[in-house]
Amino acid sequence: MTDALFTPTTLGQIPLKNRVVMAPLTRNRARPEDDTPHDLHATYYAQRAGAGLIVSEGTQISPEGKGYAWTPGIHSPEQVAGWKRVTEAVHAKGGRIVAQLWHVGRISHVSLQPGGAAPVAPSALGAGSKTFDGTGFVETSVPRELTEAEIARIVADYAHAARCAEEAGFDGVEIHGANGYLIDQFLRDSSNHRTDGYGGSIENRVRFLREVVAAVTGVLGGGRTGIRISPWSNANNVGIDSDTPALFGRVVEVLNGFGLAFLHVVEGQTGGDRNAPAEELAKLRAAFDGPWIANNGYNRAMAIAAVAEGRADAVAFGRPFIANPDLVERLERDAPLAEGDRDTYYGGGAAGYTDYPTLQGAAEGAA
Ligand code: 8OZ
Repeated sequence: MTDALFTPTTLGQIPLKNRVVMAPLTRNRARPEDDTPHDLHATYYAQRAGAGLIVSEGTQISPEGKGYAWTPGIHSPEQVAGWKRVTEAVHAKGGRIVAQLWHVGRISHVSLQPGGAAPVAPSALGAGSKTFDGTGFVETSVPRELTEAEIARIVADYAHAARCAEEAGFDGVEIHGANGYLIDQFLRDSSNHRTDGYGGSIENRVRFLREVVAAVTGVLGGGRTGIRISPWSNANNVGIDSDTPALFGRVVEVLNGFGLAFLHVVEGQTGGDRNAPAEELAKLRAAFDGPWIANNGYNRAMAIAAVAEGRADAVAFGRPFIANPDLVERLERDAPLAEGDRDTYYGGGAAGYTDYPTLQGAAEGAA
């Protein structure tokens, strides 16, 4: 019998040929002069079109939303044209791809910001974390606090990016609400010390997320909009909220109002410990009324079990997709997985990006 992991499903309006999702992976290979993806990206993503769904690497919704050197944007005509080549290449291989809409908030450096300005955040609290500025790792700059008018402008930037994603031919978008970036910075009481309608109570801290989701679904509809959260992660030095179950319980209730294509949940420390409390996780899953994508350190057996037992509708794999372009086929055949080279995770060209062979390619190469 075929494991349910390898059978089709539908997330909102997005049909998937299997339930293995390629998680968003920052690879820092956009064209430096205009943050545009190019043919190399089209090749890379098309090689991985065997996934039921690809979530693109984080793509900044505006120049201000950028926090690392060489990450792609989804706000200019050149970027739309670049992404169009990517989506066409993925679709030609029978794959599906959504754009991850990203605003880093305070996880940036003045050298990466328009006019060398301070990055923006709900409150003027530095993360004390590192980012990559194109020469090396530098401490993130202390942000300045957003005004309410600027918050409204950023919400409009999300809508603009959603229109750009649609124009570029994406099957939908994933809003990046995880890992200590802007939306997560608004959610948590560790990084949001505001005293206006966007801070203080849980209801107020969830307001920005609600406005972003409303703006994006206003463009694409709920059926083509998903979101990723990481309730238990302190990625990018974001402090754990003082009441994670209450905060993220409310987040899920709010999301239920939008009929989203999926909720994508990092279980524990992003890329690290799977330390999400089982009971809290199960509660969130039960409270959400749409499709659920599970993520973080899943292996074949765990993914098969999670889908078979109904704990997830799909499972996202991140790092395994770097060195295994044909990951789904390998999982299906229970074939060995290749290890990626960490030195080429971030930045560079084709090496460590588009030169990992498929099983078949490796066999032919050895013959
Ligand atoms: C690794 C390096 C840079 C950015 C995330 C977008 O953590 C990222 C990211 C990951 O979500």
